[in-house]
Amino acid sequence: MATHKKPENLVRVLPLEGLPATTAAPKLSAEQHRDMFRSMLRIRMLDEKMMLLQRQGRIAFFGPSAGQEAAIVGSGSVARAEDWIFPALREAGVALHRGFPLEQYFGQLFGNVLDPQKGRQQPMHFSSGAVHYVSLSSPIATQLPQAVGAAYAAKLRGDGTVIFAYLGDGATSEHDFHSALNFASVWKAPVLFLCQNNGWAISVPFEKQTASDGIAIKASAYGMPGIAVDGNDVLAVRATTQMAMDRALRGEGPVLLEFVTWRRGGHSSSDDPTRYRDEDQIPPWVLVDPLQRYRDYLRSANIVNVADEQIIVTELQSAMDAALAIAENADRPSMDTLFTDVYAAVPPHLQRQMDSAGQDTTGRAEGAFPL
Ligand SMILES: Cc1ncc(C[n+]2csc(CCOP(=O)(O)OP(=O)(O)O)c2C)c(N)n1
Ligand SMILES: [Mg+2]
Repeated sequence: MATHKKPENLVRVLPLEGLPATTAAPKLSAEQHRDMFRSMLRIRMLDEKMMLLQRQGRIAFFGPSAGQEAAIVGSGSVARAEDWIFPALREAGVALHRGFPLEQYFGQLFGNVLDPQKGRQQPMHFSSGAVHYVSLSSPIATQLPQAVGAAYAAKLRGDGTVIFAYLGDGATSEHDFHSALNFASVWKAPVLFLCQNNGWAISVPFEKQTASDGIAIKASAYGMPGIAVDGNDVLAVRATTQMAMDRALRGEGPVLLEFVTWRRGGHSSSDDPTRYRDEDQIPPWVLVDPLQRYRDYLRSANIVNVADEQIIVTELQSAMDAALAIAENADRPSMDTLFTDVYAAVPPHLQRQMDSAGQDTTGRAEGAFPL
């Protein structure tokens, strides 16, 4: 399966099956390491829990990201509070790392009052102004020109904000990807293009997506650096993202980073990858667990030992259980929220609909809109 670059050609910090590091470890405090490890564990634990909830019919839809924890956390943890995240489907772990509360995360999946968007979006479209996390765009790659616009605006304002624009390998076949890279580079906009190349776009394998030797190489056509990184190596992801960030802050414009990783699960809870993916053909190195690689490093550096990890897991578990219990029992958004958040003053025609919506005579459950 020619889905991936050879592992020896990728930037690496954590050694992999005899392949040495190609770059130095980023300088991080023990606390930063623990925060990153915690966020990676949280993604893995939520993934398992949410897929179970979906199978039990308690939530409608979920997009798993197991196996991609290093690419998600290694990059997202570089963003500062003032920066903005324009995600694709699998970066909710970045929002959580930035402090997005679990109650709101679950509330979004249930579509209830705890959801900052009041249940108006499809599940997985998390968004929060508080943590500067824009909703993912369902139409693939449309977030990229939007991210460039936000970055260009930041440049004009001169406020030092950097935009983190995430995409999958499949998004690189969309025209929006090319327009975005072109304008970002011409304008030297402070935007990082962070591509999680997980080998698949639903059932389309990478070799059918492009004839290029990977994605990073596409950057040169637009006059920006492109770097292919071992996306299962959280420290390589962190180091390269920091380099790109520093470059953006110097006013030198965008970088395209390709994090080569692997989608372990289905595309979503609606997908069955066994129908199109031959598990025997998977390049073995992409299956080396990113969590285990980081764990080995943290153990050898005496940063997180077995007992420390147990404490982190227990804390995460109780935080998840408590937030889920609250979120699952929260009310649905009230009817009037259908009409709010768009106009400062509700116009008369909407006001009339709002008034009549309150007088539902269809006999449906309270709160259901009379369609
Ligand atoms: C414009 C558009 N075409 C098709 C789809 C259906 N679709 C949803 S996700 C997806 C694949 C995305 O693959 P990739 O960009 O590699 O991200 P991944 O799901 O692997 O994280 C497709 C084709 C869509 N949402 N938008
Ligand atoms: Mg993909």
